[in-house]
Amino acid sequence: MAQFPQRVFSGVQPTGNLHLGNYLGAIHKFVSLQDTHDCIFCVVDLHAITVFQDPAVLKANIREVTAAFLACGIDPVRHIVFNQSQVPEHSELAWIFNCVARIGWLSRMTQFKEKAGKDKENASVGLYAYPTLMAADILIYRATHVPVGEDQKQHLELARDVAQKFNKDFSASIASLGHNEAFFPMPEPLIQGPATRVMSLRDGSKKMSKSDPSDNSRINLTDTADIIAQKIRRAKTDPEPLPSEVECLGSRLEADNLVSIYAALRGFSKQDVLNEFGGANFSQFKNALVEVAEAKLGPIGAEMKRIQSNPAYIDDILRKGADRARVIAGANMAAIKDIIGFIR
Ligand code: AQP
Repeated sequence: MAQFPQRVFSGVQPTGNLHLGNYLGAIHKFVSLQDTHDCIFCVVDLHAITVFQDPAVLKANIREVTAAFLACGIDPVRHIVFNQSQVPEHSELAWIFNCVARIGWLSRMTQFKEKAGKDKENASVGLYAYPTLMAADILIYRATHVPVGEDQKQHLELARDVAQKFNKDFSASIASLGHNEAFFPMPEPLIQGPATRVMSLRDGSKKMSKSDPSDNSRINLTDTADIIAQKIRRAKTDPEPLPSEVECLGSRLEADNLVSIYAALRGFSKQDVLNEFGGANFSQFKNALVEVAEAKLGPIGAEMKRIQSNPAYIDDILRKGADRARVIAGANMAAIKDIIGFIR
């Protein structure tokens, strides 16, 4: 297999209510990857419009996600931060990938089934084709590593299938243009640590989600210390004390979730947490969790508000990031057009 320079790409949708799941599953990991990889972090606004967004709210949400990136410690000078719609090559490659991906592949995507619900006929075509745009987001930069939460695993597998089929379908053209055996890398998902799927605080069988109608189901990155404490104290639990071994968390979904959150916030394993809290009751454990969550998220929320008070500063970062992203995307798009046989 051809060798590709290591490059990280990941995106977050500007659909409001950024929460602890987005932080622990994605943004927190982006921050540590900055020291080891070239990174591209994208506010994926084209994905957001797969369901209707109010234009003024969308604009505010694009700035909110950018502010979250910066407040969490992403450096837009060393790395690239931009919003997807400013780089048209994402949509251009997505169309090409619509012609590479098979309907059968897309029909198996569980996220579409969940989001479209019973009324599939009324879902947008964009919601159905979402994974081919996601494949284009990653592959237009020939990115090799993609930090995401567990829920995106299936979409990543589809991106790999698309890359593989393109490389195979066009292998002769790719070779004749001197690109070794493959043009696209097989992007690797980075789904690691104790909190790859943070669950709702009200129901341990449901993912913590922006669109959950109950605000108490999630901790938003902009929640105040009081609200964070209130939500954790009200989080659903069971009557048993915490066990001492991870295996004993088994079917105790809510307990498992709170232990995972605590572990991820402290940089511990779940067993480390149980070594400390095994035998403790939930009120004791929740006090410790409140303390850690406030200490970690309080400064992020405050910094987000400070950054959001200067929209021109945010827009300037996005514009400069898009200019840099376009250079890479444009060169790759030209090569892709040559491979396919388009005249340019
Ligand atoms: N609960 C979660 N636990 C861990 N990671 C999560 N992510 C999302 N929810 C969790 C990860 O956050 C990144 C950005 O997600 P997104 O904004 O692109 O889209 P999403 O997955 O649709 O977010 P939500 O909160 O789940 O929104 P709705 O309510 O619309 O379904 C991704 O890496 C994702 O894995």
